[in-house]
Amino acid sequence: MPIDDTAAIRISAFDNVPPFARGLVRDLRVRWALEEIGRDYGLHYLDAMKPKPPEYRDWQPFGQVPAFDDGQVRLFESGAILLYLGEQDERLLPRDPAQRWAATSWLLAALNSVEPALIQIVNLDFFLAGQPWAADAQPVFVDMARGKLKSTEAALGEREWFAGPFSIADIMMTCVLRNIDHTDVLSAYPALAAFKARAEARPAFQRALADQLAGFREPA
Ligand SMILES: N[C@@H](CCC(=O)N[C@@H](CS)C(=O)NCC(=O)O)C(=O)O
Repeated sequence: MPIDDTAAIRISAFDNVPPFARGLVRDLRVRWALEEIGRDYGLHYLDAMKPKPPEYRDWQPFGQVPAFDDGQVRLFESGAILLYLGEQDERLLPRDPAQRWAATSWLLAALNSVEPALIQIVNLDFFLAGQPWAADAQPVFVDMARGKLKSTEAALGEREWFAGPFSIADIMMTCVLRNIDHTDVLSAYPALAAFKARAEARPAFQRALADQLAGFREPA
């Protein structure tokens, strides 16, 4: 059980989010990476529904989660945190330069190319659903997402993982794809859906997810 309040590593997380966000909050990416390498961590909980304490912005300038502190460095941005952990353990980031940079490319592609396209659907379906233009915008956003998913699936081809062995690229891509779990959009990309299912079947993912869900104060 890597949650240990005496651990050197501390990450920030929410203990209260709306039901649709449970299992999707981005501290999951960090918890999963830590589970993969069996490293303990403690939690700094915040309430997503309330203003963040001003001093928290010294740690995470946008008042968001996750932020990370291991006593050596304090950092924020889930991608930066995964790269930092990958630097320390080849089970997260291969040492072979070609694989290492492929994994880095795919981690950034998940964050910068795929996630922005998928997040538009999340924003529309959950935050902007009441807007009079929402129904017209939905197919446009879904089309944009489909373009990115098609390219991502083509690039994955028949490989098991994005960059050789399992890596932080696969953690990031899986978490990004989970953003549209409330839709059936991914089902049109069976190889990508199978990749996601393979990643989610990993015991480390299952433990990280269960721990995030257990950390919410109110049951969904
Ligand atoms: N680019 C950041 C995004 C972090 C982010 O969006 N966190 C969300 C939770 S998943 C958050 O804290 N939302 C509350 C807010 O923006 O105030 C990362 O990947 O770490």
